[in-house]
Amino acid sequence: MASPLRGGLIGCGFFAANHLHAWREVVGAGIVALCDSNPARLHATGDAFGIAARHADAAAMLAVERLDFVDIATTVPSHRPLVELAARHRVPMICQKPFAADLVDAVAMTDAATAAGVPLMVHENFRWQTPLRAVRQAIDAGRIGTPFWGRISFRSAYDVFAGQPYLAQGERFIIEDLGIHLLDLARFLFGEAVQITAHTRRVNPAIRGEDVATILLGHAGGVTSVVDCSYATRLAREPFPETLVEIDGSAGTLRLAQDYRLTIVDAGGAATSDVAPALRPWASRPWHNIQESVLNIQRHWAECLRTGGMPETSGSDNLRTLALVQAAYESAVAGRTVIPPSF
Ligand code: NAD
Ligand code: 89V
Repeated sequence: MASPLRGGLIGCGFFAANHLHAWREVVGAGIVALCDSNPARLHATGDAFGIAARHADAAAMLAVERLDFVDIATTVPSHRPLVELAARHRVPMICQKPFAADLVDAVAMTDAATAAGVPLMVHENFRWQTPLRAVRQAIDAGRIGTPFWGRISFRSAYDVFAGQPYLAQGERFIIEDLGIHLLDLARFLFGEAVQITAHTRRVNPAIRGEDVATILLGHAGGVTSVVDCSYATRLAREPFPETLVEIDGSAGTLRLAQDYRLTIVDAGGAATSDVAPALRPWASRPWHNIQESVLNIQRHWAECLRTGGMPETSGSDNLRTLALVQAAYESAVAGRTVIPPSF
C-alpha cells in the first residue's frame, strides 16, 4: 500500500472546512499542513482539525514541508501568485474557482504548471454533484436521444453574502462566482460553446455587481442552451443551492427539478427518480449537495495523482470555462453576441 499523499491547504476561510472534512474521507490522501495569512483563522482551523503544522506564509510552508500537493482555497487575487509559487517548487496543485481574474493570468498559470511538469486541477465541483452526474449518465446512455436544447438554471434569494461578504464588493458578481459553475456545466452536458449572448442586471441595491444573468449559448455540436442565474428571486420554497436542468432530445426529455427529482420522458412514458446527494456525516442541509461534490472532486484528484491521469477540470480545460465567463461579460456590455476565444 503506497503511503498517503501529503497535502498542504492554503486558505482557511469560509469554504476551507468543507475541503478539510472531505479530505478526511479521501482514502490515500490527507492534509498535513495549513497556511493562512490570518493567524486567527489559521489557528482556529488547525485546532478544529488537529493539524499542528501551521504557516502564515505559503512560501514558508513550501520551503519546509514535504508535500505531494497543495490545495489552494483562497479567493481569486492570490490564485496566480500561489499557483506560480507551487509550480516553482514543482508541487502539483488544486486551485479553487474562479481560477483567475482574467485569461491572461489563467494562461500564465497553466503555462507555469506545464513548464514545471506538475498537474493542476481547478476545483470546479458543480459537475461532480451527484444529481448532475445522473443527468450526464442519462444523456450518455441515450435515454433522450440526441440533445438539441437545454437550460441550466439557478434562481434563489439565499443570502450568500452572509458567508461570503466579498461577493457583495466586486464589480462583477453572479457570472464570475456562480454562473461560472453553470457555464462549466453547459460545457459538461452539451460540449463547447461557440457563441454567447448575455443580459445582466443588478436588482439588490446593497451590492456592486450584477445579481441576475441570462445567457444564450450556441454549442459546436448544435445544441442551443440557456444558462440563467439569479440571487434576486424569491420563491415559495427556497431551492438554494440546487441547479435545475431541462434538456430536450430527439427521443425524449429530461428534467432535473427541485428536491433532486429527475424525470425522463421517452416513447415508453415518464419515469421519475430520486437523485439526491448523500448527506455526509460532517455536512448540513442545504449545502450537502455542494459538500458531497467537494468530496467527489477531491477523490478524483487523489486518483489522478496516483495514476497519472488528467483531472477532468484541469487548468487547460478550465480556460474554456473562463473564456465563456469573459465572453458573457463582453456580450452584456456590448449588447451583442460574442464568439468566445478558443483554447
Ligand atoms: P474567504 O475569504 O472566507 O477565505 C479565504 C482565506 O484565504 C482567508 O482566510 C484569507 O486570510 C486567506 N488568504 C488569502 N490570501 C492568502 C495568501 N496569499 N496566503 C495565505 N492565506 C491567504 O474565502 P472563501 O469564501 O473560503 O472562498 C475561497 C475560494 O473558494 C473563492 O475563490 C471562492 O470562489 C471559492 N468557493 C468555492 C465554492 C465551491 O462550491 N466551489 C464555494 C464557496 C467558495
Ligand atoms: O461557488 C461559490 O463560490 C459559492 C456558491 C456555490 C454559493 O455560489 O459562492
